[in-house]
Amino acid sequence: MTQDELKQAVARAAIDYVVDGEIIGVGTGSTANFFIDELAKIKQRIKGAVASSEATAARLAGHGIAVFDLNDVAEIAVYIDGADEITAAGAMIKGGGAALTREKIVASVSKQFVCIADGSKLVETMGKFALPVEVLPMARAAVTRQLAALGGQPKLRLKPGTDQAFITDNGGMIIDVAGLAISEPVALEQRINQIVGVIAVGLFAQRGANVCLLGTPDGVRTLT
Ligand code: ABF
Repeated sequence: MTQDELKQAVARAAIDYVVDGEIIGVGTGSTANFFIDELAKIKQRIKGAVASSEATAARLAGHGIAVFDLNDVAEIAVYIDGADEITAAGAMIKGGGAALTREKIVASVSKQFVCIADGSKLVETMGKFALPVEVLPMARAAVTRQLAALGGQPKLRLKPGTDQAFITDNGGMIIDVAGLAISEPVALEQRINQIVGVIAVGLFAQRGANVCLLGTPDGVRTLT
């Protein structure tokens, strides 16, 4: 099976977690895109969705799924999204797609977080994938110094093919921190959250996934 087929399989399996008549939180990335395409097939069963990025909002709307502003929604039954790395305990690195802040906000008001990922994302210790941190542009250099002091190698994310900083949907910049072996994800998340100028860190450990659907050649594995 190709990686895309594994992603498609978990996207299909995630439909079982969709709650009828409710508003669904929807993530960002290629696995989430497969999920949106599956959600479109049962769109009459849901009230609509809250999107974690402009790209996801456009894809949902393109399928005729009502997109709600989070400010108009008090609670979300389930949030479904991918990850860059996930542990068996449900802690994740997210933000490779630069949507980490909105993903974290939508996840924070969702009763259940269902992570959908191909099997390659499951790790014992996170950190091989550089940890994304979204920052206010004026704090870029100050935050970079503090992230370096934590022992990682921070690098400003650039717009592909340019030497310009990548700008997020929120007007922030992303610093990717390589070389961290994240043995205590909750503590590191708290520590980075305290750095002034950080908008959000792509560590989802304090609030991890409740369920992870992992695509493997032997089928979809469910970790809870
Ligand atoms: C989002 O999509 C992100 O938080 C993560 O960076 C990414 C995973 O991408 P993909 O599904 O394309 O592997 O959920």
